[in-house]
Amino acid sequence: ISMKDEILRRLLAANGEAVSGQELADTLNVSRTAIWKHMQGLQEEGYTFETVKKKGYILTGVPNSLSPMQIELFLNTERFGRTIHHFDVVDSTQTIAHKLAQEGAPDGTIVIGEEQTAGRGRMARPWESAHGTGIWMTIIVRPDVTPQQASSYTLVVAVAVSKAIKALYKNVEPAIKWPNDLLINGKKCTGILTEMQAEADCVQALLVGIGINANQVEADFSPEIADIATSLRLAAGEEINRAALVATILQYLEQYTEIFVKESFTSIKKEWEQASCTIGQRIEVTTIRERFEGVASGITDEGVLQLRQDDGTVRTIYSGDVRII
Ligand code: BTX
Repeated sequence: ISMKDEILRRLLAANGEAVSGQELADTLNVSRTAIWKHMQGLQEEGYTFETVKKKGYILTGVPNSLSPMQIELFLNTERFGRTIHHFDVVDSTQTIAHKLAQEGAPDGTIVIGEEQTAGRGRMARPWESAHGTGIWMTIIVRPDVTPQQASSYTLVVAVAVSKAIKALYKNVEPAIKWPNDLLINGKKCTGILTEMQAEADCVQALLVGIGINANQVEADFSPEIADIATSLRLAAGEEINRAALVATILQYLEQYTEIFVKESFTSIKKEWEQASCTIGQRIEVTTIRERFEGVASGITDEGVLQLRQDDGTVRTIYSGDVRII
């Protein structure tokens, strides 16, 4: 932990009380000037202070930033988010996470970018990731499951993220659209992209990409997605503290991953169904090869979608895009 972070830690711990510069200098064994320089550095990062004569510094504001320090403030997990790689601009957090996972990054490592220049969805579709507005994060998860079992993990992530959002914003009720979207009032606020590094019967790592529109206002979305996208801020009517949201997601994800590994997806299926807006609806499914229409009748214990067509036949859909009609 750097000197600057240690100073910040003490200012935060003081909880609105003044922290004396002299005391900081004495206990950290540096000069008053050094302390002052670090305070300047913090100010440049967006922290604000009040200086009280003879008493010291009072922290009055923290930046809405996803720096490791900000996330750790809210973090309540054992492994998830305990190693954080935070960048200002990246091409895609998935690309970086793939590399880190190959180099042996521990379970729960996260990669966060304030901005992505080549954020991607499924099938190389672009994912809009403007600077400082959203959560663009990849979590490296190393669950003890087979590649086949891992195929339902995206649904586990959807449940965990939706729980986190509901816990923080009581008036926001995201709905899960199979397989990987969270919608609010029919518009997309979150996309999930799960990629895998695996051997024949053993998962090395899952690269769980989560993209959440947090603080965008309508004008922030490009014309391509303006009609289909929304943000948590638009739904909740308040500024979103992204660091708190990241920490809460990690907490639920750690918890649900444990259930998933110990008991399988079956134990989470009911919660998925309750949060889903897909089941029971008439939908159109587009797969790589075909297009089907029918009623989404349910999902299997493996998270596979079942579609009842008008002639009564039931199709199982492993991957595809769903449109509610
Ligand atoms: P998807 O293939 O289901 O959805 C992609 C589609 O969503 C796009 O074709 C576009 O229509 C729409 N879209 C693009 N950007 C946004 C946005 N910001 N909000 C709403 N809709 C949008 C979904 O793929 C999975 C996305 C995962 C993104 C994360 S971010 C962190 C990680 N890094 C990375 O490159 N991808 C993941």
